[in-house]
Amino acid sequence: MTRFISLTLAVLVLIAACGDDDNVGENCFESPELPECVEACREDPTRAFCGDMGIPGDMPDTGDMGPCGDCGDQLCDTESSMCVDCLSESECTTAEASACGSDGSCEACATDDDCDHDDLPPVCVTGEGCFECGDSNVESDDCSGATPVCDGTERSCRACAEHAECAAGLCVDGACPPASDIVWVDGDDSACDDGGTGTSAVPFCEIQAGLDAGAEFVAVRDSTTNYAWFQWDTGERATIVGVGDRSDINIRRTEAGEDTVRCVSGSTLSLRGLSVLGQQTAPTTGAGVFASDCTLTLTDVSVSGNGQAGVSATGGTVTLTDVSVSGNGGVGIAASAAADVTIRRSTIQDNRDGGLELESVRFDVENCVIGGLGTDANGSADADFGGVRITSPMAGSRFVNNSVLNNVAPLALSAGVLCGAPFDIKNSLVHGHGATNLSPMCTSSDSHVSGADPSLDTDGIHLTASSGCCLDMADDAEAPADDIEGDERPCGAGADIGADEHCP
Ligand SMILES: [Ca+2]
Ligand SMILES: [Ca+2]
Ligand SMILES: [Ca+2]
Repeated sequence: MTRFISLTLAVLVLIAACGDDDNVGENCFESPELPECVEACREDPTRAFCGDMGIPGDMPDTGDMGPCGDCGDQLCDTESSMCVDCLSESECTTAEASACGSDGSCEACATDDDCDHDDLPPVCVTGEGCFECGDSNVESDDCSGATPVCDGTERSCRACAEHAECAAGLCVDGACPPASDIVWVDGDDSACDDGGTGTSAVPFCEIQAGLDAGAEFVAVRDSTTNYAWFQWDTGERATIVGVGDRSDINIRRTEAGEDTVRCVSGSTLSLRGLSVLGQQTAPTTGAGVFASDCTLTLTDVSVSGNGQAGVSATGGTVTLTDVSVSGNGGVGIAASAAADVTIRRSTIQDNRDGGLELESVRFDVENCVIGGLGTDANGSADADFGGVRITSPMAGSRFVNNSVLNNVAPLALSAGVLCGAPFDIKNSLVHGHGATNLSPMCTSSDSHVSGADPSLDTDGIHLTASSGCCLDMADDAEAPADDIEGDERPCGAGADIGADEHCP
């Protein structure tokens, strides 16, 4: 600003001087440093008052630029009589060079203030430039909402990937909930107190206490002791997030005949990154996760060893992603009563009464493995079905890119996929169920159900280079964009049949 005022004054004085040429000589004997005197000396250095003023002799002279002469595209610094690139930051408009340096050239910022003009990105990385966010790979003031983390390499805001990237210690769906929306639970913390407020320092001991506190997010730390069963029935929304390895965050109910997790009465419940254990002594009753008129979301959850169903849903909306449902005494996943069911990238194995039962629901099941080798098979000698039973499917139902393998039931017709109404199995591998993998009501398209050996890997699930039945044989238009591991699909010439996409 100082330079700007100086320049303005100099111009005004020059304008005044131009209309008063006759007096130039008089004034200049007394004050030869005046701009008009400097200008006059530049025109004619031999004038008496010029003396040894030190006017740069090599400056071209057009008579209209003050003490610097003609600066061309540059500006005149009247204090130094030098031509410069900038007099203030307003001439420095790029992120790489947003500050006006002491030598009059635009240079990289030193502080955030140097970035606060011309709509430049707000954060200065000293000596490098202005960026969208700070230079460390953590939650940044400049990053928020769906992209709370500053990527130090990309210099841009992105979603969080780990809890440690969020200041409040919790990352959910790429966002960092504020501390005010989180209560903490830690069952083996000696300071835990269910009569407290669930702070990170003094957490609740049980999940139910966290739910009852009314916060949207219940963050559950690992515990050497199991967490007790709980119920969510307020009609509100709650998200329970395991912070730690899901195998170290276990919810278990040991009384026979009771459910471990219950969501009812129009409530919305999400579980992430934890395990739901049952009595571990089948058969008895009690589901792992019981949902009635609930909007239930399970992500990265293991449900095992429950007496009855692993997941039982009556009505409501159920979304399961990256879920493992195994070793339950009843059906692995049972949904009925017009529930809206989405199951992706999940494994359903070793469930005694069958793997997946879809009765009068709309469903979208893709990239799932149902069954497997040996004890991974679903069903038993007294099961009603082995792998999948579909009854009265509602409009819009899909069963795409799944692998149904080696399940057992007393009748061969019901061991693989048992359809109670006409239904088309798409892009799927159904194998290892004796002579009939599909019951007569099931049809199939772009699938492998013939009984010919699919040449699977020794794990009994993944395709190999020899799996001619299935490699690139699916309908690309119907195939999901990933496979059971989240790998990109298609790989190679086209999408593969089944839950796994094999890359050559
Ligand atoms: Ca703990
Ligand atoms: Ca392929
Ligand atoms: Ca794969």
